[in-house]
Amino acid sequence: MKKLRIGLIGTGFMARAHSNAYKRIGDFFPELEYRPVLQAVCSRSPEKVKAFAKQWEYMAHETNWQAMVNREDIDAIDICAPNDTHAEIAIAAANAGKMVLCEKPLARTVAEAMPMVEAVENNGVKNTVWYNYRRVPAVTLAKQVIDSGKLGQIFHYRANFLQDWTINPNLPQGGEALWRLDVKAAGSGVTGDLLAHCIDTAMWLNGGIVDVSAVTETFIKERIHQETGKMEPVGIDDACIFHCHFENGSLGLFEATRYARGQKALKTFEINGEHASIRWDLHDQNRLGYFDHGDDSVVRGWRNIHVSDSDQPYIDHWWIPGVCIGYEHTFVHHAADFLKSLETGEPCSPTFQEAMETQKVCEAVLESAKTRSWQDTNVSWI
Ligand code: SOE
Repeated sequence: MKKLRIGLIGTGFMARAHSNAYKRIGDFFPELEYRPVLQAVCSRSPEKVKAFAKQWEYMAHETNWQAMVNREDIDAIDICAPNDTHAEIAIAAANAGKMVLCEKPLARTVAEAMPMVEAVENNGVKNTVWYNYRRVPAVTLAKQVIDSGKLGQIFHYRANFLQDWTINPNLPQGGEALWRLDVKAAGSGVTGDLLAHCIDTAMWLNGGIVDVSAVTETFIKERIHQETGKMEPVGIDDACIFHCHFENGSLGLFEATRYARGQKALKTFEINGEHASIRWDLHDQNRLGYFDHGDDSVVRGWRNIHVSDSDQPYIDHWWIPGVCIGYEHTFVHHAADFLKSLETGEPCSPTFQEAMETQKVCEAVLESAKTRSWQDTNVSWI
């Protein structure tokens, strides 16, 4: 059994999701040649990192990311720290010859993402970005259905990511847990945080986005900053809507917000083709909606496919057909695919290069909203 010694940076929500994935792989993907080893975890707070290491059974802990990146007993650096740290850590890790797994979005801007791509490519190190929703079995199945050509020509792609957790004006910005509200740390609001997921899924399923026209809104203009204690302007987009053209000629419509009262993490897509349509939502993630116009009229209608059978994507690694898996499994699937890519030598998609294409769309969306104009994305999607 070969080992992949992981150096995890961060101790928040995503650090837990990734750690859980590494711990589950050996039990559920026993055929893989590689096993992750929880070698070391790193965070600035000595108390937090010690407690995290103990809880998740990391063998060592660090409080300085440079020290972590330079450890000789680490093969792969996994970045789960806020967005403003991704570039510096990823570039240093790649230059130290480490593989790099990075939480989404890759960076705050395209300018920041470009040297990250160069660093992993020039150093020839494996890399991937955790756009985990591709690996929901129903979403992977959607990709298979679309690639089989069953939908025919695609006309429409519609996607949402709706939340409601920042409606309270007293919620501060910045600092731990709330860095997503601080533009300096996050780069943007819902565009980089939520629409980036939708864009990654969309381009994977439906090809490149050519140009965009967007509107954004910041509903709460000022919030106390946790680090300064002062009321400061809010620089992030609280909500964003954009429409676009895809390379294949279809039209796209996207919306993300943190102000949709009652919606907690409603990520959705619907694709309408010439012969068939497909739809999915995260609140009912094991089901895939499918409508085929070619069905006999007596049974024609939306099918509600419970994606839980052993010949459907990833399911044979889990329980018996019909019982469900959930959110955490998407990270296990991604980590398993990463380990598999070490065996095959293939890239583990989305790579830094692909994630940079998503970044280009995000940037074009923000620019379009700012300038009230259509923007080309300059995406090259393979
Ligand atoms: C934001 O609330 C968030 O945690 C995102 O940062 C994640 O990427 C998304 O999957 C769930 O929502």
